[in-house]
Amino acid sequence: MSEFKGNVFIDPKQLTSYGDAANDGAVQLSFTLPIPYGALAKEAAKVFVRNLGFDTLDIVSMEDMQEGYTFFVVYAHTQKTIDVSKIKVMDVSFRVMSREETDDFIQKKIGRPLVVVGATIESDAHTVGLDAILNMKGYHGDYGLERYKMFTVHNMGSQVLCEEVVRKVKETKADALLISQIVTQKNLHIQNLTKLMDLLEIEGVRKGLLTIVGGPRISYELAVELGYDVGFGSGTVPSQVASYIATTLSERAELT
Ligand code: B12
Repeated sequence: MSEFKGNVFIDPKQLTSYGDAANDGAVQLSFTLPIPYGALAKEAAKVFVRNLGFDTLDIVSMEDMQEGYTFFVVYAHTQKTIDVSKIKVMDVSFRVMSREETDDFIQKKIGRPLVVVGATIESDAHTVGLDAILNMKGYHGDYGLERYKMFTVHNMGSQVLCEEVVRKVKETKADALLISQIVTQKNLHIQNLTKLMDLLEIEGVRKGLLTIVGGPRISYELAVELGYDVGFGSGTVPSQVASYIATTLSERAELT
């Protein structure tokens, strides 16, 4: 499946990054070294990038981060390539519908509004990602679930304890649970998501509930590994989530 892009030959079995020209292996790196700003820090950054396996490097930005740290942006080139045909991915496939289509679809296939509970759990205080999906205003010109006629949304906000989430799921008889996890330091998100999943199971509400996780470091694989139905990462827009919920719950309704 080799192909020409413009007049340049791209080999998927030996694919590399694109910078100034096709197949040049150009990469932009940014990192911080715990060395005070100065000549030593600059040289150390070059050695570090070469040790990572890059060549022909160019330090394009170097900033004093104070307290003995220096931040770098470096352009470099790699000789490494990848064979795309050997890469396997897990992903969900569903058709992304417009808001009107999704509302009609839910009306026809399920016949009642779907109840959605959303929260950012435990110590995580980041609300912007969850609000992007749920709030009326939405994200990237794509209206949030509150704007849909066929979703009843309960946005619990951030720093919500798992116990409270489970209580809300029961109280509202939720169809779908939308959890946001942004902070991943020390794998905090894994601990939090595991705690929530355990509680959902112990309290007998996991079965029949569509469980969705989102965040910049959340993948479909990770979500499934932790027992959730699906994971959405960076750049997700509400219509994708709405379409996924509508499609999956209608398929489940047909099976029962
Ligand atoms: C704004 C911000 C804050 C604000 C949050 C305000 C608020 N009300 O949300 C404040 C100042 C409070 C904050 C605090 C902290 N922050 Co902060 N913060 C950010 C920042 C700059 C932007 C996050 C954001 O709003 N992104 C915009 C949204 C739209 O993107 P998103 O979250 O990725 O959401 C999208 C997808 O991921 C997905 N999605 C997200 N959630 C969900 C949920 C569902 C159900 C679905 C379907 C999809 C979905 O859809 C969204 C739309 O596409 C990021 C850096 C960055 N540039 O990302 C750091 C960042 C997230 N913060 C970070 C850190 C470390 C912290 C602090 C720990 C700092 C500190 N030492 O105090 C504290 C933590 C406080 C706490 N207890 O959680 C780190 C996290 C590192 C990590 N991997 O763990 C980041 C990455 C900064 C960094 N580079 O270090 N932060």
